[in-house]
This record gives sequence, structure tokens and C-alpha cells, in this order.
Amino acid sequence: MYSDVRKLVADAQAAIGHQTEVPGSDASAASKLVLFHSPTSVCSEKCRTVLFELNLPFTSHAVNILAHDNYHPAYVALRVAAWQQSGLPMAGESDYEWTGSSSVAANGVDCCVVPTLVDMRGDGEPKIVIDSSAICEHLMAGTGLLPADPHKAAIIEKHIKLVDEVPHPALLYEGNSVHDNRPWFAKVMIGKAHSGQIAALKKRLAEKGKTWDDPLLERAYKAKVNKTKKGLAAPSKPTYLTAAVDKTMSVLKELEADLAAHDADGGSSYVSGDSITAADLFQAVNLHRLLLLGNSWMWQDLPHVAAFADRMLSRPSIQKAVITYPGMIPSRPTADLITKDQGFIAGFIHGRRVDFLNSLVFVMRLIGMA
Ligand SMILES: N[C@@H](CCC(=O)N[C@@H](CS)C(=O)NCC(=O)O)C(=O)O
Repeated sequence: MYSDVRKLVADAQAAIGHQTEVPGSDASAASKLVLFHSPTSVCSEKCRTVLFELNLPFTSHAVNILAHDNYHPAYVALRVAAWQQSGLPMAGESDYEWTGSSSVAANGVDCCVVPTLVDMRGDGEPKIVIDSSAICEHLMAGTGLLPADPHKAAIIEKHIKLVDEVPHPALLYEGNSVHDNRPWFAKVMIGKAHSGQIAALKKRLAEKGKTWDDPLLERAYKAKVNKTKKGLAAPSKPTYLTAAVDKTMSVLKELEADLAAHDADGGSSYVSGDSITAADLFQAVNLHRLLLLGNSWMWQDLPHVAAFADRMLSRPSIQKAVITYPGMIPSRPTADLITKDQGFIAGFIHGRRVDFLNSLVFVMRLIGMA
């Protein structure tokens, strides 16, 4: 039923809007690689990092996931078309346990999320790629970020999977059981996120026959409601958050071990040896997210991870795609990072954005809007 892929892409682009070409001015090259993403989404950060690292011009559509623009029928239809071809289960349709990670391997495909890549390079049909790991692997194929050497490839695959399994949503939505250092405004606002998502999805479902009329879209919205309900119910399980912290720590310990192994080999800076690969970029995005949420205590006893974080978070692609990307969630630990790399004024301004959002949310709470 989704035979005209170019029309699907054009409809989704028109529906989402917020279009810009990045980086540079090669509009013709940029028009062939289209990324639907959100400034605040960790999965989107991975894709942007790879695009900036490879210096690939792309068309950016910044999807406002806080306003639930990712539930627009034209955007969901694009992902449904890719899901149909994937042969994977749809997230929310089977009986699995929500562990707080958004991994497709664990949950299936969610047709209502970012990021989505459309690759229109070449003469054939546009290729719609969903899932951040798949998008990055698609972009990195044949580059030095995914080396062919089997030993390195195995380490890189392991880290791609490990980062995918980190329960970022659990740590963002619920904080963590050991130290909840999330920015205050985020704690207040995010607490209502799952119920807001369910309400927005139900509103879309109620529009069936008015603004859309496609059984596959109905299926995608219903599956997303089920998946989101799992997320809403998960924290009532006493071990949910401790398991999320334990899982994250186990990923960091694995990173520490791989970095230490190469140090013994002669002081390499990277996860799989002497050159930067996908493993380093993915782990850097992971570390930045943990830092932003106030979790750098997690690597206080992991010296190789600490040194790696210092190096990788100064890398230009990470700076541009993640740390200073317009619309990124501000936080005090990130302000410190910006002060270190870009100077006092830049860090000071970032810190004031935290103050501004805290004050705004405080006032919204006073008048019953938050
Ligand atoms: N496994 C997917 C997960 C995608 C995902 O969960 N995206 C989140 C942001 S990181 C999202 O769009 N959330 C908005 C929502 O669920 O409404 C990937 O890596 O691309």
C-alpha cells in the first residue's frame, strides 16, 4: 500500500517542517540525505554525530517531540512503510517487559519515534532507515568508522549493542535510585511525559476517518499506546530503577575493560585500537547523556572511562552534534563542559538557560500549568 515512497517522504517533510540544510551550503547534496530527528533525543544525537563526523551534508527536520509532532500521520506513515519491510515486530504488540531501554531488539519497532533517515542518494527508490543504530551503520558503511578487521568489528558491534541497551529513557524519565541529579525543570516536566504521550496518541486515534484513514496507522498508534503504558507502569516494580543503574554500570565497566586492554597494548585512545570508530562515537554520546542527567559519578572509579570522556566530549563532531546543538537540554554538568571547551562566557550563558528553565517551570507550577 505504501508504493509511492517519494510522495511519502514529501508528505512527511511538509508535515514536520523546521527544515534546514547542515552543514555548509551544498543544498543539492543535502537534499538527498534527510534526517527527521529531535535536538533532545539521544538516538538522534548518535545520527547527527555520525553525519558531522563524516562531514555529510544533510537536510534536517527538527521534530518537536515535546509537542508530539512525531505522531503526525504523514510522519508515522513513513516509518510504517520502513517497518513493513523490516520483518521486525511492532513495539507494544507482543508481551515483553519494558526495561527502560528503547532498543528495537528488546521491544520491536516503534513507528512513532525519531530518528528516521531517508537516503535519496543514487538513482533507485529512496531508502527509509529507522532505528538509530541502523541509520548510523547505513551512513558509516565502507568508512573507517566501521573497519573490516574482524577483531575490531566484533568489539564495535558489541559497543553499538551495549549503548543501545543502556536504559536512557528510564534514567531520563525516572532519574535513578542512587543519585537523582537530573535538572530540576526536567524532573518536573518529564514526570508527566508518558501520560501526555498517551493523551496525544488517543487524540490522533480519535481523528481516524477525519484527518487520516489507514488501518496500519491505527495499528501503529494503538501499539504505541500499549508500549507507553508499559513505560508508565514500569517504575512500580521495585527493582526497575536499580536494574537500570546496574545495567548502565555494567556497560561502563565493559567500556573500561576495553579501553584498559588497549592501554596495555601501548596507550591507545580508542575503544577498538588506534583509530576512532563507531564504538567511540556511540559511547561518547552515551557518556554525554549520562553526564547531562547528573550521572558522572558512575565513572568516578573507572579511570579509563573518565579520561576517554574528557577526550571524546571535546571532539568537534560531538560538540556540534550534541553538546552545543541548538535546542539541546541544558544542564549544570554540561555548562561546566562548555566552560572547559569554549570558555567562561559560553558556559555562563548555558548555565543561565538552566536557571531560566527552572524559573519558567516554577512559575508554570504556581499557575497550575506544570
Ligand atoms: N531504538 C530507537 C528508539 C527511538 C526512540 O525511542 N526515540 C525517542 C527519543 S530518543 C522518541 O522519539 N521519543 C518520543 C516518543 O516516544 O514520543 C532508535 O534508536 O532509533
